[in-house]
Amino acid sequence: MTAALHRRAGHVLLANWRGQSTVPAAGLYPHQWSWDSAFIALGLRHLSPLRAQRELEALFGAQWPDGRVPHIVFDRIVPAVAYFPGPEFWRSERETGPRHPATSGLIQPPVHALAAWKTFLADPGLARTRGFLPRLYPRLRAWHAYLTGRRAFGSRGLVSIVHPWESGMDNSPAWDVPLSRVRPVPPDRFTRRDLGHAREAERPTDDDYGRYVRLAAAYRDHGYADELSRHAFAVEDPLTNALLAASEQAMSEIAAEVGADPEPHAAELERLREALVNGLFDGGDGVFHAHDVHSGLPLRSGSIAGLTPLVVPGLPVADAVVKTALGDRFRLGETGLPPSFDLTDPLFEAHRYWRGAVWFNIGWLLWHGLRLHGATEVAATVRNALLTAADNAGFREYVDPLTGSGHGVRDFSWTAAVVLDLLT
Ligand code: 2M8
Repeated sequence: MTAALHRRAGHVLLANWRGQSTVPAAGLYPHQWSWDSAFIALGLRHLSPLRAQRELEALFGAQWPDGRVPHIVFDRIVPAVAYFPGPEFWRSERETGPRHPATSGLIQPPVHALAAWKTFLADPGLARTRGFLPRLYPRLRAWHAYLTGRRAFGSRGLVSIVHPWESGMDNSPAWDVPLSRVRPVPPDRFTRRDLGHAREAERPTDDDYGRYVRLAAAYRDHGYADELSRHAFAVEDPLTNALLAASEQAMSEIAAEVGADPEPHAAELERLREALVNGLFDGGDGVFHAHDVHSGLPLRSGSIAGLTPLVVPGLPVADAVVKTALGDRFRLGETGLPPSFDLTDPLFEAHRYWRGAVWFNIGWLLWHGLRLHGATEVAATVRNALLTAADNAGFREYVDPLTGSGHGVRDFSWTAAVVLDLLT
């Protein structure tokens, strides 16, 4: 299976390459997405280190002057009707000028420095010849500075997200409470394009979309200003903060490679790790919970995001988190397939997007984090389960955690990328 699976995964990534970067999937997602590109680079580096470098360079080429890395970079040759909300909704040119690539104004989880460092390691000679890291390092620094400078709304030293799309886990039940305060835009005021490519029962609802549109339009209409009072939704998310911490570890390595001082990055990792544990860890539940900045309350939920701080080196509560992963709620030791939401919770839905289905990028993060903390046996179970599920289901976007049946679109790029990395 290994050689054939490797070949097929490679074909998926080659077919989804658009000359400068890779689309998450033809049809449903016809542009470049921020955290998709980071995961794609992790896999693509085994096929073409050059393309993996270019993938990240294309994304950072669309970075805003304020340092934010936009969650979507639009391909101008793709017709406007192909994706909603497209460039005409976001109007990024008002902020970045007309010569800049058209983008969204939101962000996604900061896994990029980790991907950049691993991409470098795939072919250091090529990377040095091209000046890959010397060019990327200042951009990565500006990106992290945007997050810790402009998005540190609370006094707890953590980064906030201001829209469910920023979490990457769009319709996770973790966001139900803060979203209930947002009045949905009526569905006849926008046209969803996703339903032309995927089953309605497996996507967010019209009410979810109505709320997404309301929040995004408000951010846009205030010139994408990062003032807490302007945001109806402001949440300190464990995944975003954990990936930032893990990325600071990668930044230490990158800094040493480019002749900069690694020390500030090591200090930042330490600071974020402490803020995460003090601010978001719930010892009773054995998981991290998001924190609602407006209400000042934890958003207690069974989101798999609560296990992802395992990617943080030196996490002092790693044993407790591994125990939770192996328990009834996630059953990682048995199935090896991480559900995106607690299997025992009434809100769990096996096929509806981020409300329960298994996603391969999260599987990769947990595999990586488990190995980092010495849980090598569980990590191996996760690895084997992800490979089998991707193989059986045709590189689907997500799978059922209980049966492994495939859902969402086929030939999904980060599924193929994760397979390539796990096989190598
Ligand atoms: C999904 O999100 C987009 C909006 O950003 C969508 O539903 O149209 C999420 O799964 C997100 O995590 C992912 O990056 C994106 C592209 O794969 O699709």
